[in-house]
Amino acid sequence: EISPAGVGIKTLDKAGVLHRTKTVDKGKRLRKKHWSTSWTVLEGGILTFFKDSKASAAGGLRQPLKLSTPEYTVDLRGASLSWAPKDKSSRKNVLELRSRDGSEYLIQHDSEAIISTWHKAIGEGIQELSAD
Ligand code: I3P
Repeated sequence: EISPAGVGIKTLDKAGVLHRTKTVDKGKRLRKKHWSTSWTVLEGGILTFFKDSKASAAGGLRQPLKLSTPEYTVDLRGASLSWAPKDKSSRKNVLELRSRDGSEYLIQHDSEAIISTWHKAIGEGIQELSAD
């Protein structure tokens, strides 16, 4: 994006607090499912899940990003996103994200409205990258 001053600026697509768990690591299914609540940022075609922390859970949009450490970064290029089949989780509103390198993540929020905005934003991120 080009600002009025003509300077290229990085666009933050979306940020917020989500529940997430990694289920497959580069093709290898992980034995134990461990849900974490984390600050999550979608920016420049990359989805970053920050480390689980109370600050992350409580911080909402005010969370100072520089105080968090990324735990997983998912390159959306070649990724796919769908609603998780019921057998993947007992939770409601669960999205399944598969990365091109064969890792899988479940992403969940109790609010259908909030998870729907993430569905849209991540889906659009994937679409934009496939158009390059
Ligand atoms: C798991 C934990 C997860 C649950 C998972 C359980 O137990 O309760 O939250 O996933 O269900 O196995 P534990 O903590 O003992 O590992 P969901 O919340 O997504 O249902 P699963 O085995 O059906 O994946």
